[in-house]
Amino acid sequence: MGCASSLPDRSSGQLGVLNPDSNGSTDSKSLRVKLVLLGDSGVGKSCIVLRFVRGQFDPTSKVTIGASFLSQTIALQDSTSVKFEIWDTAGQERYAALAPLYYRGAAVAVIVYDITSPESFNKAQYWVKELQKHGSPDIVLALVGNKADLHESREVPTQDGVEYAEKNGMFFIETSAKTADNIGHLFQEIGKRLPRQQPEQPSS
Ligand SMILES: Nc1nc2c(ncn2[C@@H]2O[C@H](COP(=O)(O)OP(=O)(O)O)[C@@H](O)[C@H]2O)c(=O)[nH]1
Ligand SMILES: [Mg+2]
Repeated sequence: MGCASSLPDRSSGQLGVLNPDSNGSTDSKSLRVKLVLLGDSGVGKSCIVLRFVRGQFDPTSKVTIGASFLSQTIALQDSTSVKFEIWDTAGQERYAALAPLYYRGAAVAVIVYDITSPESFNKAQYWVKELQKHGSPDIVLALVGNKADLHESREVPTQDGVEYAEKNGMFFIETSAKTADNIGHLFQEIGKRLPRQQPEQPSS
């Protein structure tokens, strides 16, 4: 077994974040994927990205990323590395006509709602339908119930998310960008579900 396949076993599926400067020569597979986040304004999309990419939560900052994107690379347990190029929607959830520009070519769509807001859960279902109709045919869809730390104000039962996701063949998870709960797990699970037929070959 090569060195690349013997990553340290981080307990409970923790995120393995690779040093972006150290991927010069490796025999492990590597994937690069475009990931978009969709969902109502205020559900925590930008906070999820910030938590994932920088390990931070800043309740005061306006962190929506505009035209550019952030990226983060993770290692999966089978030693595949996945570089996520993350497109956060800059509030164009209010301008649905612009959304196709964002999700075009996306390998992954993360559709987020707020567990304290049934309205946002309805909006999430709208996005799922939109992506099923107009997204790439092999797109990986993840449904995320965020703000799981606000369990005292919960209005969307976990079971509703589970059932909707099951019916639509999606991965489902509840997260908290605030406490970091399940954020790493979300991206690990997405990584596992990516199609593997076209790994990037290092030029040799
Ligand atoms: N309690 C709690 N608040 C959150 C969480 N994620 C985001 N927020 C708050 O929700 C608000 C909207 O977050 P933001 O990421 O800007 O939402 P976006 O419009 O979907 O990008 C901010 O005030 C955040 O502080 C979370 O997991 N828990
Ligand atoms: Mg935002």
